[in-house]
Amino acid sequence: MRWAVPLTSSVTLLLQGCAGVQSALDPSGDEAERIGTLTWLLIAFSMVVFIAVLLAAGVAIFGRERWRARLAGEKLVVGGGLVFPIAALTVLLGYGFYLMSLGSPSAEQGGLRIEVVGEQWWWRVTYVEGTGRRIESANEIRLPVGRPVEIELTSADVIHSFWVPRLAGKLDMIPGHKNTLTLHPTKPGLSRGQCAEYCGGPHALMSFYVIAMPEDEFATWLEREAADAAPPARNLAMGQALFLSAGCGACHAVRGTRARGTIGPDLTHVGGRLSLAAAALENDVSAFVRWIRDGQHVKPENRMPPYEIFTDQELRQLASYLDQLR
Ligand code: HEC
Ligand SMILES: [Cu+2]
Repeated sequence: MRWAVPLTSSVTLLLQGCAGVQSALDPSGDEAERIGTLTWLLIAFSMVVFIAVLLAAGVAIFGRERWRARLAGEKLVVGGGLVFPIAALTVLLGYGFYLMSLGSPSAEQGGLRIEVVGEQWWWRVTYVEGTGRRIESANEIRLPVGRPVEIELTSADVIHSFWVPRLAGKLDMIPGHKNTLTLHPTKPGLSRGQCAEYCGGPHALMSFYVIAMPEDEFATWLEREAADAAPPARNLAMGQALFLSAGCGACHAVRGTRARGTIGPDLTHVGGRLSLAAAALENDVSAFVRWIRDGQHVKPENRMPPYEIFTDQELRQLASYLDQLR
């Protein structure tokens, strides 16, 4: 059959959207589960109505005289065209409001809070502990499973929107205003988020990963994230020297060195993240090389100037230094 291949491949392609790290149909948090329930209910209900309408249309076109007369009767028109939609939509709307009003258990007072600032075109992430200790990171969020965490959203420039479909609905990040999202991951695993409000230039390349992990693993990870960068091994000292002398530290911080910049992402543990430059690249030595040399090709218009000053060997040294910052 000539159409079998295109049909199956397009269906497969469509179904790809149903699973995976960025699918609202594959929830891994309380809020997204409720949105998922409502979505499936609405889809199922509209399918039933759609089939009923198709059957009625079939009868109207091909049915016997007697059936068609019944279909045209006033009772069915008023009942099916007015009473049923009003009743059904009211019930569905009510249920939708009910689901959305349930809310998730709010984060405990004095618990962990995560501040996320949208910047053109990356995410500044700060973990704020109950004690007031602030731990800087970027472009990736880790969450403990089974405990609600408050995410405080704002923007440093234009309006962005924070959306992790597997965890919750989207929420705007507005300059000068704080919006709070309470996330409640229900199982460990990887999710992907995306800026969902056009914010200029490489907006489409402003993504991030969320890693939900068991409470004890999370605590261990957070301690490591809080620590300064360890001094590099002897063979990587050259990379560090290049980093410090090329002026990278004017924009980036590597805690434990004299790089204290705050314009760009904190790089103290950049090698331990899953991706680079807000999920524009994977994270390995060659990705660091590409980013430093060809960043403007990888992510056009991003705010980091291109560096064409380094030799291949220097790029390699710099990249190896960054890669071991874990
Ligand atoms: C003028 C400020 C500026 C300077 C100087 C600068 N950067 Fe950046 N850098 C940025 C910004 C802004 C970003 C975020 C880009 C984006 O993702 O949109 C970035 C991103 C990065 C990233 C990805 C970080 C992440 O969280 O994934 C790396 C790695 C990096 N820079 C390395 C360097 C190195 C190495 C140098 C020096 C050779 C350097 N940068 C110099 C501003 C700067
Ligand atoms: Cu955006």
